[in-house]
Amino acid sequence: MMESALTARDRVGMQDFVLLENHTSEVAFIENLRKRFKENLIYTYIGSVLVSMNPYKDLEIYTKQHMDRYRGVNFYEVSPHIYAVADNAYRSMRTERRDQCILISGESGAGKTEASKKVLQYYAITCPASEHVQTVKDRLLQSNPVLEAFGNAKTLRNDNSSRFGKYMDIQFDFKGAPVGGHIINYLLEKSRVVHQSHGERNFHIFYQLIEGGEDDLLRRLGLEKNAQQYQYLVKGNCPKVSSINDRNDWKIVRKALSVIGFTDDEELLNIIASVLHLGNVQYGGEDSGSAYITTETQIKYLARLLGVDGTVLKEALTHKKIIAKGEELMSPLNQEQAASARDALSKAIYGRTFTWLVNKINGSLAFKNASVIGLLDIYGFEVFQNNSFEQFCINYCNEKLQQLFIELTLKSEQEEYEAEGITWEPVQYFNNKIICDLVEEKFKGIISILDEECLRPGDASDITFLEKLENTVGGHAHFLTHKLADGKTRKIMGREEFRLIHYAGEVNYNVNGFLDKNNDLLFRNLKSIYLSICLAKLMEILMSKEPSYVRCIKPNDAKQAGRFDEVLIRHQVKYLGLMENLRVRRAGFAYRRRYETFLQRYKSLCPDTWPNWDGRLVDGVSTLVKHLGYKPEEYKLGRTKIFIRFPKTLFATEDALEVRKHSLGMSYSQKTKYRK
Ligand code: AOV
Ligand code: MG
Repeated sequence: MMESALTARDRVGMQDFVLLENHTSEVAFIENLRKRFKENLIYTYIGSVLVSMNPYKDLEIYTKQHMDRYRGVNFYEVSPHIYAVADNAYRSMRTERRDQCILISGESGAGKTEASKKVLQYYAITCPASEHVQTVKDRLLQSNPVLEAFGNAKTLRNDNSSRFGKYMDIQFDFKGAPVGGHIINYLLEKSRVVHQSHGERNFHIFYQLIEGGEDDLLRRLGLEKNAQQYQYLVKGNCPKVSSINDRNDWKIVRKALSVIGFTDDEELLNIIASVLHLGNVQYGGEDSGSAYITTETQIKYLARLLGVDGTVLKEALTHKKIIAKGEELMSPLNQEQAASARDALSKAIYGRTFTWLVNKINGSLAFKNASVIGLLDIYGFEVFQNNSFEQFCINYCNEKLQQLFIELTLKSEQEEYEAEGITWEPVQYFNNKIICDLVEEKFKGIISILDEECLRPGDASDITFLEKLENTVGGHAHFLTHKLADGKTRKIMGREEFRLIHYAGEVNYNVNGFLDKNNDLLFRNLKSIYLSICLAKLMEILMSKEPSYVRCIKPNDAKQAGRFDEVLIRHQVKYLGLMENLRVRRAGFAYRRRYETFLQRYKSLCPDTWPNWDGRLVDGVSTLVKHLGYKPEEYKLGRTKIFIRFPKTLFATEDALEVRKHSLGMSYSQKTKYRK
């Protein structure tokens, strides 16, 4: 039986939130998401922003046929899809000759990395190719399994969690063929190399090597085929994960390495094995307290794999260099210090190897003078039980990305109204600039205060830093400590914590270690990387491009298909600023279409425009809507587009079209396609 337009709308919800009757209602928003999720319709628009729900199951929507359906087609003519975003960016790059970027955000496990892979696959399969281009396409695609093996790990929230941020440029030549690429990596979580929380794992590559490595290879590396033997792999008590096949992945990664051009990956594997051996280096303590190494076998393997002298290595693992009275001396470490020196070395080796790997991939993809589409997949806002300097940096970066999102969506909205000659009414919205300023403002922002405290001679400590924060930014609406204004104590907060009220939620940061980490060369490096993301580089890269947005939502914490956890989803809708985004988009007009698209779709509803309209497009649209009885306050005609204020006007037109098509004997399927 034929389903009426109304019931179809009722069942599958709106493909664009902008068309929701009650657009200010969060309940209606969530209900629309729920309806669509139930029907496996994981994608929905807010204007041109794509909202994506993680289905946690394989859907048959990523085939070559699906790709073909989205090629060169207008955004609104087919159901919402990540391919539509990819195709739209591609066409804008080609027709407007402007670099593009696709910004993918959402919390851990929401589907950012999967979305970025779908975009890459779309270009690899649909863009024109020659022999050279095919090689580049293969390399672009194969860079993923390699980077994921070395940079992803099983966490409590995601079995394949990216533990680094990634910005990737895909470069296209004048014919629109992908001819190169460039990857920038941000802040690899190196601490995972030496420690994992319960239920989490180290980076995938270690397990892949142990599980999948051929006997000869493991023998050469001095490794046993048992992850339990390695201290760095047992901390989380989680050697196997049901969704991961390490042995199979090992084959995939080896093949990918060869496609990328690692004709010989011996060196790389030596280093991975060395890290495992380093983790098994154990110490004993002399009566004097100095540490000595009790595990000679590890030293033997390490010396061979790293190509260093065993004695020198042993000294490096038990001593530190100090300068006393202008002379360099080796001072012995105690057991605890030696163990942390060992771990620091492991982290540094792994971190450098990762950077080297990215450089090597970049070398194999290098190309100049191209148009680019950038893909940003950075790890999301993080809140743990205990949050430190690292979370402070990550969350600040997310705060900046959110600011960019707000500024750019508003800006483009404004620009569109201006370009179309339509009066723009400013909208009230929450601008998180106030929080960014709190962190970064010169002289009185948190970073400045921290730097100042690090440079101050004398009794500076984490606690004096906190006191200084209280004195300087204590009254700020987004900053709290345990001290209340009336001298009483706020019980829910520790004495060593400060709380930031981020756009995405409240986070308590423990100041313990802030000064050291800020001073530490490794961390200084970390901070400068973060500052380079947030103050100049990444923001500059993004600002210079035309952005598209994909906002990913995680439906539940159990990684299960079909489960819609309303509380969790509502929280994400809130902190991703989706209601705000919708409000801005709806502030003026719910719906806008180019004249030719509008006329093409609805021309059969008016005898003057059917079957064809010969005059100016704007006149055709004007004749059509007058015939349909649109009132002057319901719409406006811009330079190239019609703007319709209320969804109900459009729905009435859609329903009229339904009746008309039915009377003309057209099949219903053509219309449902449009509706989903
Ligand atoms: P993330 O990148 O957003 O988290 P992923 O993209 O790794 O999240 O997605 C997590 C898991 O969800 C994947 O491994 C898939 O099993 C599943 N998934 C995501 N998107 C889809 C999809 N479109 N279709 C089917 N399954 C999907 V993190 O890197 O942790 O922030 O740090
Ligand atoms: Mg990811």
